[in-house]
Amino acid sequence: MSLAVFPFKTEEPSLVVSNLATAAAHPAIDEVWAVAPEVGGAEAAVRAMAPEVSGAHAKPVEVIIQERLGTYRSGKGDAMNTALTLAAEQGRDRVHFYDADITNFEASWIDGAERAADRGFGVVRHRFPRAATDAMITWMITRPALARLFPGTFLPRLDQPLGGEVLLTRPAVETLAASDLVRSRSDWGIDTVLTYATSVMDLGFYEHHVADGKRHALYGSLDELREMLIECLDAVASLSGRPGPRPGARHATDPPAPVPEDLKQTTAYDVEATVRLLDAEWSADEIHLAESLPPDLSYLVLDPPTRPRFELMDADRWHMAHGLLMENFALGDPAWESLAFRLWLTRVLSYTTNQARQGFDAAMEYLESTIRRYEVIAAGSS
Ligand code: GDX
Ligand code: MN
Repeated sequence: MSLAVFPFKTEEPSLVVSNLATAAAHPAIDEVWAVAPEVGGAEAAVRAMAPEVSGAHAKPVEVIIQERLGTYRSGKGDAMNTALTLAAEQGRDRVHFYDADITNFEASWIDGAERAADRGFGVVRHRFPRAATDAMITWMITRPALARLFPGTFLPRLDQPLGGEVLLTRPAVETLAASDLVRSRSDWGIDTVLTYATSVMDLGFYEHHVADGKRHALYGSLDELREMLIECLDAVASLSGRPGPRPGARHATDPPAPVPEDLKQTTAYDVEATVRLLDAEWSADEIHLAESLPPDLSYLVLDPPTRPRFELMDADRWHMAHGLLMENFALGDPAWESLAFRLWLTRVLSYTTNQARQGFDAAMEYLESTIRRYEVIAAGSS
């Protein structure tokens, strides 16, 4: 039997509870945990409603407060690691994780993951189509980094290396609970290190496709993603020098399916508000850092008003900028954090105002082709 875990923080309690109930209603699930950062607020509301869900399905539905386990900012990573530790102690056979803010969560997600585990895959990740301007950390930071570090393996080809929706079987849970890399990563970097750590376990790795997409809270300006950006950048850079999955390691994925029309039309963030972020003040330290970039890049980010601000940040210039960030980025250093954010905004806006306007299919093909190219470059230089 399987356990389902939902980290939650500020979501509408009724949405969280409805997801807990969907999991509790599933015949493969025998217990459900909701993991909150602290007592009060959404936690109190969910805790008040949990007994009803538990009673309706005759299964334990627990609200757990996350422990301080990691060494980075205390966030989603502490929540996932708290659940992993408890699940390992209890010898759980299978553990599902789902974000609590999903609005189209249903039994078929659990079915798909369970089916792959029944076929002997030790790790299952859910994958799903996303709007062409969504997933900008995945497309511009994480997949390029995996292409650089692990070319020719399945890691750069994973659709959602940052997704929080995953099924782990017992050997995976036990290995993760004992991993310092994973346990220390208490912030948004958790998904990156979890994806990496599970990819090298050689337990069989399956991607289950959710054709309808993952519907969840979208963003205003990309400022809302700043913290996630710098933490995910730091996490993936920390994988440098580590071995990748064994060549020929077992990996399989569901076939592609048609993408819902409304998703193809969605703009995932507020472009105007995001352009204005480039007007943010520069600190002296940040100017100093930017001036040390190769001229091709400093020209783009240092900003007399007559200069192009983002149009020229194409895939090649981004490859250069991304490489510099991978080598030099320092989490906690305000100048590096600000410069990384600015460079990333420049890249995202360039793509959004060019390729993303050419329609969903062309945009996806363009993004995939950039990852393949980064992989070819990396394979050639190693
Ligand atoms: N307990 C706990 N503690 N839960 C948290 C915390 C925390 O400090 N921070 C976030 N969460 C929960 C949150 O309530 C939600 O259920 C889930 O974690 C994801 O957070 P959300 O704000 O919805 O993140 P977002 O922007 O949707 O990102 C998710 O998808 C990204 C992706 O697919 O690319 C999230 O799973 C990211 O880790 C992932 O990179
Ligand atoms: Mn979300």
